Amino acid sequence: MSDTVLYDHHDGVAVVTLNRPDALNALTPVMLDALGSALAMASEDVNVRAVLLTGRGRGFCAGADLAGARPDGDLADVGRVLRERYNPVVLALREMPKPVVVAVNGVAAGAGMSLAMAGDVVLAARGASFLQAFAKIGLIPDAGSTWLLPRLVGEQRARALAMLAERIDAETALRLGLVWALHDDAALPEAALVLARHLATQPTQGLALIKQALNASAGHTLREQLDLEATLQARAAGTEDFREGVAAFLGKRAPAFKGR
Ligand code: T3D
Repeated sequence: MSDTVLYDHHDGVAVVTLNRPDALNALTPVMLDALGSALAMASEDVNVRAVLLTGRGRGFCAGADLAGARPDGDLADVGRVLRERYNPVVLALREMPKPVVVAVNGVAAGAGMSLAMAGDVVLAARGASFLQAFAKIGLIPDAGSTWLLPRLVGEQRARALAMLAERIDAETALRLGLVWALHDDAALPEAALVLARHLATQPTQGLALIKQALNASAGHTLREQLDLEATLQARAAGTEDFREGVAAFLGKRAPAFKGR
């Protein structure tokens, strides 16, 4: 794997770190491939029960690397790059069968903001900021932003954020619902690890089924969603962790979930 993405695994948590700090972790094709490989590794490893995505340096991710962009480039290329490189990464985060914590350590711009929004539980440093940078350079929000943004913040706010392309601070992101919690900049890495480690001790299959249900809900009627809930709940109820959860409750003790 390229050193533009670092991968570390301990205590059931795969820590995936974007690592081009001098360019605020702007995404190159090599880096997107490395990110895809890291997420695939985390997904397949049964010993990984939570994923933590963050960035090195003062930025989380400044979106596509514009230094490598060709203003005269073939437009079809952009579509291909999105389909082949960005979209699989966004889907890998959303469909990861384990919880994904995102620690937004600095600015999240363009597709970098899309990556942040694709997480399950998003933490941010108080000094972080968010920017739908696309319109500033004549592009439309991509890498899932037109899907994720209105669902997280509502239609009116999504339109304003996308069209005005104003950089918002972490407090505003929290108020709008882009972020679950804020931490002081220096405290964020440890807080994110603690949260990811906690999630790694939880009923992993149940959490994966929660993701599956929530991912499906946007395209479902209530009737369809009720049916899906019944199907997925039957699966959750068949896990060892469900039996352990009930036994622990009745035994008035803490559960010891194994992710099975
Ligand atoms: O084909 C495809 O790939 C299509 C996909 C498109 C998806 C997209 O993400 S499009 C949107 C691309 N991203 C942007 O437009 C954001 C561009 N960056 C900025 O607007 C600003 O840098 C930030 C608001 C993110 C941060 O501002 P600030 O003042 O904190 O930092 P800075 O001084 O602008 O940047 C620091 C360095 O990072 C600087 O390099 P230098 O001068 O120190 O050598 C800057 O050039 C570099 N950098 C920041 N963003 C990018 C970048 N280098 C390459 N690509 C970037 N996106």
